[in-house]
Amino acid sequence: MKLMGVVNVTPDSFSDGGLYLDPQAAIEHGKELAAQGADILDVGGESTRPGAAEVAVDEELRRVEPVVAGLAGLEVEISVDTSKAQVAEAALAAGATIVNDVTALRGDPEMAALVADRGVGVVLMHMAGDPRTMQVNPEYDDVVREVREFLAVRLDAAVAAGVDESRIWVDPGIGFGKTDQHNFELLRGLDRLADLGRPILVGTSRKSFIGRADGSATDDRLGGTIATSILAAAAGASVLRVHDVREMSEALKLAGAILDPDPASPGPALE
Ligand code: HH2
Repeated sequence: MKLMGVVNVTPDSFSDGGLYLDPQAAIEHGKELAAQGADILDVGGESTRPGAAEVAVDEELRRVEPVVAGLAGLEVEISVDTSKAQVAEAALAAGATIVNDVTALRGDPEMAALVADRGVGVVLMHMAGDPRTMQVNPEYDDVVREVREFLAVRLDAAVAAGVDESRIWVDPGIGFGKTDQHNFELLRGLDRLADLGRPILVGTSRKSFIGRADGSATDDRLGGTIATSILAAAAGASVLRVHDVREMSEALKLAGAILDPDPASPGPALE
């Protein structure tokens, strides 16, 4: 089980926008998340929340590169949350080893070749449409089947472009072009993604579907974040992308102790 801690260097991310726009503040936050138990720090310079404006490449570079450089050398991996190859290239040069691309290598024609050439990890995420339009009436016959098919196609495309299959993670893209019911169905049906044969990353942290279900405000969705993340882990997720690393790490220890009665063995669902 791996925890990916979110380091948003943006003015407009939905839950922590503006808090870590200063590179030094973002670096300090990343170090704190690492100390709290993050295995990976996910550094992003462009919000992908519904309706978010696109960020110019120069601005995204200016946000992301110094933060990746400032976090490189810690005992955690660094992923860069971008769909721009130029930003990914600079972040990889500064010490990142994973590209977290919410477009699953469809956003920039140079991205697949870059990931293949550098031999780095990549997260392929499902998104219906793009962040400006994705929440306009999303429709599926069977959301789990359709997300699975999309991920299978993107997995094949990545491998065909020369990406090492063993370095690919898949992600159903909770909240990206889905109604609340679609998000619940995906979390319930995660086991149907298992036969893709790749680790599954899930990001529910503080997302608005939690607020609609329990009435909580954006920066107060820890209960729903923990519930959804633990259920995702039990259903087969092996990487959880969260803002609240300390609390998630504590919750996972308890869930692991229950699901794995033999503490000496790593356990089936949570390792
Ligand atoms: N969710 C967000 C951003 N990046 N990447 C992956 N692989 N999976 C996710 O579910 C995911 C993601 C949205 O969360 P956040 O970064 O907190 O907000 P914003 O996009 O507004 O910066």
